Amino acid sequence: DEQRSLLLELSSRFSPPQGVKLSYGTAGFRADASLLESTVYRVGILAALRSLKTGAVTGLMITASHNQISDNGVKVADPSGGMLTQHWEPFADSIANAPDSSSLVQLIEAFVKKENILLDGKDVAEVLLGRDTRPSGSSLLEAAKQGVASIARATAVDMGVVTTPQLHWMVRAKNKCMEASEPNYYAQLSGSFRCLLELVPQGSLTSSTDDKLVVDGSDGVGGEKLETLKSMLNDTTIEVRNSGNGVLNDGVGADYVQKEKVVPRGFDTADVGLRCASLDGDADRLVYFFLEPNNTRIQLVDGDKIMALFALFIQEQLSVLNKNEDLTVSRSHQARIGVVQTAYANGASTQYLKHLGLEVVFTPTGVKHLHEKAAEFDIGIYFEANGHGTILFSETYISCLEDMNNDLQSTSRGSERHKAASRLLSVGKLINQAVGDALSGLLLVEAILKHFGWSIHRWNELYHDLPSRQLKVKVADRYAVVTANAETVVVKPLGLQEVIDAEIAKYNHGRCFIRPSGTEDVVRVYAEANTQESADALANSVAKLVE
Ligand code: 16G
Ligand code: ZN
Repeated sequence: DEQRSLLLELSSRFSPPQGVKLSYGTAGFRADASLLESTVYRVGILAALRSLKTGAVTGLMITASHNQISDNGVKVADPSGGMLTQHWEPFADSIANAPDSSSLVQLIEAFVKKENILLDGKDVAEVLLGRDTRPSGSSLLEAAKQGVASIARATAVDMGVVTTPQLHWMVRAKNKCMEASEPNYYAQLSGSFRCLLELVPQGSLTSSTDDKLVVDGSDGVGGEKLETLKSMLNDTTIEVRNSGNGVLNDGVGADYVQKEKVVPRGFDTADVGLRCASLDGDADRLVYFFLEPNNTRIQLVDGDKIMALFALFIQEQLSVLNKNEDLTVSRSHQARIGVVQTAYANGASTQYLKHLGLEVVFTPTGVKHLHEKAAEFDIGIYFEANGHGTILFSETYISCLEDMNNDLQSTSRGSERHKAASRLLSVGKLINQAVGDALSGLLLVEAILKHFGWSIHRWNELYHDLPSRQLKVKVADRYAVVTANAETVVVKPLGLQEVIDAEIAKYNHGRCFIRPSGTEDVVRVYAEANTQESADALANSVAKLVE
């Protein structure tokens, strides 16, 4: 039939590389850009099929995030704006690895049948395409367009060079029948940020040096976009560096700063004491840091501490909102708030969150797992230590807040409770509900610091990180390591966990786990203890057990 010949014809233009096995992994396909044309083409097909299946818009993003500039990658945004549903990942793997056009078409036909997708029905499909600033992006974009065009009723809409979270935001907005262009994104962020600033308590303003923020844009798309956002905010206190003139991710960016804990390119002793932040290559991660005198290492304020700041602020607003409230009414208004971490969260941050009385839950590494868990709460906050995270508000709770806000508007306009409700509503608009977003996260951190009247140093004192060490170990087969309980326990090889436990027992505050990486061919080791020497020693001895 027509659909089959269309697929056969277009797919024959994109042959897969020989001898390379591709895997959708934690966050899409990633490889050297020269290997990816056929993969991106095929993911274009997948994104179109996903749109047909759901009757909603999907997204396709071309990026390799914090990886080196010669790499690239591709991932799909589901209609919710979140990650591709996990049960389609095996299909992604199988089509990416199909050796030729006819086997590809066979796989597609079998899948379409299994999923009950009507290729010759009346439904139409739409896929929003985005890419980061990598030079390989434009040719890969063409491959994605061809992939979408291989499904007869599908159209691709090129959103241009965007951050990963912008594309996810657009997909979500579009499916909620909201305006979904880039200017709409900026308008929503800047509007809600301004609302939060107007609600900053009198007398909270910090000293003028604390007012300046210097941002490392990783020489990627985020730096460029932050310049635009900044001009819309009329903000003169944000200075953007590494906004695209240097080499992407080369000695710069959130991943580098968080892993190496050294001063990124473009920063020097003149910046000592200033509040600094770093975005990653596609602007879905954010960390803060500051320089100290005579030290090439930085003080890192990581995703865990951003989470602590957000949790504290939200909790404060909730307690004001629930104060003096008629108990019979308040039952329905009491938000169930939860925080979601992975095993990489510093033990001190978990202690701190529990101390605040919050419910802390753990999931395996990877945004898809954290996001799914956080969505179970009225307000779910998730963060990975590496700086990826956001705050999710349930639809029910948002409409409950809107009702409360309207009531308070007429009964006690301008009261503390009214302000608390307005602040929470603004947070829900500012913070990206689709996926972690460095730009919206940064504006929320800035607004909260102003609210509390805090410097980055005061914020950093919320708790003290336990010393930790991360190592990677090359092994013959990393998938021989199988974990459970959010990656905290090794279940295979048998007996390995017992030996690790025996090592851990030798250290004060010792904690250690291993897991196969989802993005590199290694097993990762994480260790924590009360001194740096102990953390190092624990990591090293466990790494030996893995080798
Ligand atoms: C990916 C994940 C990130 C995770 C990292 C772990 C997304 C969008 N990104 O970058 O969340 O922390 O992988 O890498 O899910 P690893 O498995 O190599 O340790
Ligand atoms: Zn990223």
